[in-house]
Amino acid sequence: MSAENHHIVSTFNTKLDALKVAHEALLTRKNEKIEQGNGIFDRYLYPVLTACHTPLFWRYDLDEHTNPFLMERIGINGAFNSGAIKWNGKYVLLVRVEGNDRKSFFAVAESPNGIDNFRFWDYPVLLEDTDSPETNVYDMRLVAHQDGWIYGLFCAECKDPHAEQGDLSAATASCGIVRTKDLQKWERLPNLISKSQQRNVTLHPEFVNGKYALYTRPQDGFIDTGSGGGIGWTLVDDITKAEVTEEKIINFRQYHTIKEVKNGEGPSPVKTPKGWLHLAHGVRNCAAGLRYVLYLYMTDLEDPSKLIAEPAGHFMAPAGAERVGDVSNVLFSNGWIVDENGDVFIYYASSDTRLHVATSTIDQLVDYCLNTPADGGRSRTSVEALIKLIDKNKALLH
Ligand code: BGC
Ligand code: BMA
Repeated sequence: MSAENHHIVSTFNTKLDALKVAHEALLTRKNEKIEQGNGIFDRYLYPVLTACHTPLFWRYDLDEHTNPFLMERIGINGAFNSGAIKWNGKYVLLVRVEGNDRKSFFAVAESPNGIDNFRFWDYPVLLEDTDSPETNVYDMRLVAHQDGWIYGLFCAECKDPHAEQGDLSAATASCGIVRTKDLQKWERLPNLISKSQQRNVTLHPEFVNGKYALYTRPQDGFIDTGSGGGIGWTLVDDITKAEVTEEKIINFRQYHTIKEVKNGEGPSPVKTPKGWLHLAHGVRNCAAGLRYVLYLYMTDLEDPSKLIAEPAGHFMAPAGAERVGDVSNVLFSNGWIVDENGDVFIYYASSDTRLHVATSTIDQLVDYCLNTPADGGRSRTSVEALIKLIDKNKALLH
C-alpha cells in the first residue's frame, strides 16, 4: 500500500469509528421524564427516534474503496408517525421513515423499556404490491385483532390519474392493508374499497356483531375532507375483500374547535372498564398553515360507535422544539402501547420529523376524559365552565 493510500484508509477508519461511537451513544442515551405539571401525562427530554437513529449501514456505503470520502449515499430525512405494539415483551414500533427522496417506507424498531434504547431492525419492510402500485406509503396503525392476526393499515398514495395536465400535486389516498403473525412476513390484502378517499383508517381490535369494524376518515379530495364529516365507522364481513358500504360518522368535525378542518383516528382504541379510549388528531387552519393537535374521546363498551365523553380542546399540542420541523406545528400519533399494569406509552411525532413518547396511565386518561368539561361551543360557555371550577375551589379555600 502506498503512503497516500494508507493515509486515506486510516482517515476512513478513524472517521468511521467516530461515526459508530456517536451513533451508539445516541441509541443508548438514557431518556428523562420532564416533570410536566398538568397531571395528565409526562413528556420526555429526548425524542425516541430520529433520522440519525437509522443504522449507519442504511446510509453509508461502508466500503472504503467505493466510498473513500465516507459519504452518505442514501439520506434519511425523518423518522416519525409510528404504529406500536407490545411484542415478546418488547416495545415495538412500525416507523414511518422518510428518505431524502420524499418516499416514506416502514421499518421496525424496538426497545426494552419503551422510552429509550430504540434500535431499528436491520432491514426495512418491503411491501408486496397490489394491482395498482402506489407511489408512497405512510402512517401504519398496528392492531392485534381478535382473529389472531396483527394487521397493519396505512395510507397508500398515488398521483391522481384525473389531475389536470401540469398538476403534479393532485393525489389519491387509499387504505392499504397487510397482516402478519411475526412482524417479519407481511401478507398484503387488497386495499379498502371506498367511494371516497381514505386516510387514517384503523381496525377495531374486536369483532362487532361478528364483523370487522373499521374507523375511517372519508374525504372528497386528497387534502380537503369536503363533505366528509369526521371519523367514520363501518362494518366489514371479510377483511380480505374489505369494502366500505355503510359508513356513519362517530366523531364530528366542528366549527371553531381544534378539529374544524379535519380529524382522524390515531391508533386503534383501547378497552377500559369505563369504555373504549380513543386517541385522535384534530386540524385547524390559520395564517401559519394547518395546525395538528391530539385529542382524546371515549365510546361505549357495548357499542364502540357511540360517543360517551369528549373533553374540550386538545390533549397535547406542539410545544417548544416540537413546533419546528419539515411540516411545522404538527403533532400526530398513530401508535400507543398499554402495559398490563395500566401504564400507557403514547408515541407521537412532532412536525413530521421525529418521534417522541409521552407516558400516562389508563386511570389518568379515563379520568381526564370523564371529568374535563366538554366543549360548550362558545366563549361564554367556556367562561361558565371556568366560573364553576373557581366557585368550587373558592369554597374549599375559605
Ligand atoms: C404526505 C403526508 C400528508 C399528506 C396530506 C402526503 O403526501 O406524505 O404526510 O399527511 O400528504 O398532506
Ligand atoms: C397528515 C397525516 C400525516 C402527517 C400530517 C401532517 O394528513 O396523514 O402523515 O403527519 O398530515 O403533515
